[in-house]
Amino acid sequence: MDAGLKQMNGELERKGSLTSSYLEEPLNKSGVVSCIFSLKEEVGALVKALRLFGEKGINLTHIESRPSRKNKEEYEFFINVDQASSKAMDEVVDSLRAQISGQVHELSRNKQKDTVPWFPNVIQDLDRFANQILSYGGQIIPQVEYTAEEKATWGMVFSELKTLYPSHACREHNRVFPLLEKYCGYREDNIPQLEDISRYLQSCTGFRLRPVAGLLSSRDFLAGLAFRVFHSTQYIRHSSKPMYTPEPDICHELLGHVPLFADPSFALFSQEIGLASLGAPDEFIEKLATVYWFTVEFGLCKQGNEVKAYGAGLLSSFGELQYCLTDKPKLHPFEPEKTCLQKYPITEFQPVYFVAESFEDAKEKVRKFAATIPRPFTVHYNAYTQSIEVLDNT
Ligand code: HBI
Ligand code: NLE
Ligand code: FE
Repeated sequence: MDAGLKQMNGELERKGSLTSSYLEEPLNKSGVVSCIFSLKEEVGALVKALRLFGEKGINLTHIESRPSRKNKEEYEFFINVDQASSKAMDEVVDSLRAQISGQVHELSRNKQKDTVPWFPNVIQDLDRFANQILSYGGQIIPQVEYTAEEKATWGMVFSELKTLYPSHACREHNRVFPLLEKYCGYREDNIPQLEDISRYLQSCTGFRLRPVAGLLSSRDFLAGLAFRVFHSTQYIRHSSKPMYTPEPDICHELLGHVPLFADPSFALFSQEIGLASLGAPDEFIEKLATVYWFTVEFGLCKQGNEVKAYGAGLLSSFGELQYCLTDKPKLHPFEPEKTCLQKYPITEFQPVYFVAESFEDAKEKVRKFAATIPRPFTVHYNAYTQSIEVLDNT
């Protein structure tokens, strides 16, 4: 294919995937998307068969042929059709059956129910979320000049949190934090740049940051984690709300999330939530997003005889970090099957937290939970090619 054409196809596909909200194929009213029929090899047989579609006004969007394995004299044709009415498609299938020598199989009647939502297969596919990403071509993350007021907000959040971390943060966070001060410019008087941190994280665990203009859908956001890509905001909270803000901002990403993405065990835990989300049905995405919320965002964890915070939403809010270890909130053990059903507020301190035994234990539990996702395939991440290997289970 010539490069220009390839690019154009890419464009079309991209638009398609956005407008059809990730369904693999545009669905027609009858629910029949594709069928296979076989024809005896003879002059004009295919024309005759295809004419039936034309006569009913059915548009073919794809056709492939292969020699039949069952019958040497036959060829099989696989076709996709576009927007046929149920009646027209039934009629075509009936006349095919009546007029052709071979067989007809409808492959996907009522396909809607079991259509697998689109998901990224290679790391470059994450560019399909590009409408949400600040003019970012995939190489160097643009530097941001912060104003004096913004720097002052960062300085206050940074210094307040730093006094709480030794007593409130989990040991993994406390181990990495000094390294970020040493290598990434984490200082009270400096807002570190995403590019520097992204490089550092890649050297620790292969995690990388991508700038994003605001919230992504849960599906897109979780899919990034499958590739060890974390979509990060670059703006900062309003100076009037230093101790708690409901939305992610640069303080939340850099002080809350980044330290733990440098920890190998936690990095794998996060990636596994991402892998579990790929191609999962919407209901399941919601459950996984809730599991994500009560672990990566607001998780507490046993360490020795104590409970510590490892959730980024806690580690970036000096208001909630203090509150979460008082006796005000309710604590439950982390069990994904129950945790995934818990309702939660997003604009105030959490009334309920879940306590993990350890990252390893949480990972094991999430793995078991992920195995209950109704998916007709399993996924495996190939780090060499940065792509998802899909193993068909059907
Ligand atoms: N999008 N940019 C961005 N940052 C987040 O932290 C984020 C998101 N979308 C969804 C999300 N977090 C989670 O709360 C879950 O829905 C996965
Ligand atoms: N409440 C957190 C903070 O103030 O840093 C942000 C949470 C983002 C989910
Ligand atoms: Fe977050």
